[in-house]
Amino acid sequence: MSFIAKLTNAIHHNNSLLCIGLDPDPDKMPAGVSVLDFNWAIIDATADLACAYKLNFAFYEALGEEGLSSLKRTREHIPGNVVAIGDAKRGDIGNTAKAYARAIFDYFGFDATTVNPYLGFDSVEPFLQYQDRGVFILCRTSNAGAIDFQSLSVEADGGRRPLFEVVARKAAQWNTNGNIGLVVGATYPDELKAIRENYPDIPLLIPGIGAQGGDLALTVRYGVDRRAERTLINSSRLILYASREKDFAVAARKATSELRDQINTHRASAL
Ligand code: NUP
Repeated sequence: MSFIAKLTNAIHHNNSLLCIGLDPDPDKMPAGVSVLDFNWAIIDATADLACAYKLNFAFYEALGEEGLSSLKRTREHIPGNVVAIGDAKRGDIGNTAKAYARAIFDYFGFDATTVNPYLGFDSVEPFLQYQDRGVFILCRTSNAGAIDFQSLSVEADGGRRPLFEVVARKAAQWNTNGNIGLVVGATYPDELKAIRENYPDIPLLIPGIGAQGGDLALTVRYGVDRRAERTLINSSRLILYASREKDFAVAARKATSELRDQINTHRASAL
């Protein structure tokens, strides 16, 4: 099954554009709960409400061997009808990128990953060769520093445009297998709008609502495609740490349900 088909099925199955970011931070988790138990409880409490889970590798790598084992076992616990994204933001020369792709897709078994395009096509190609997996290219990131490089006006394809737009154009050209998506932050709604207008069919992974302050209504209105789909709106901290007590999973379910419903209300008016 193609990545787009898997994503579309997941969106339909749970009537959701919500991607839950599993970024476990022991300093914020309830005392005495392991990362694995925490993640499994969150997944069990929310798997009928999300279209995807996104596991940011940093939070697992920071915990050493146990973290890597939790990464693998958490991925294995994600039900097959929901998309599993390994947010690893890799980017290296082709030979090394091949090893990164093997790790993320073959060993960990993720349906999709995030890739940093700074090294160019040969650094992205090994990921694209996994034709049934999604490759989300960092285009316009949600952080303040995104302007340092991504806004620079550069000469490309016979005109001057911001670098993030060049990245989007290249991504569209590279998309011969139909498995590319773009990462665009919710904190830059004008840029999000421009990207969606220019690339009506490309899947967008949109982090930055909640803790980072992105506006949900604008994110949905500008982010979705013409069917109000092909969009993954990520939320991590808002859901994981809705309660820092023993009732964390119940609180996470409530936060997830509210957010999913808010997104769906905005989706309905975007159609
Ligand atoms: O541009 C990006 N912004 C961003 O926040 C690209 C990302 N992959 N992320 C990730 O999304 C970030 O590293 C974290 O895993 C998640 C946002 O988490 P939160 O702000 O909802 O807690």
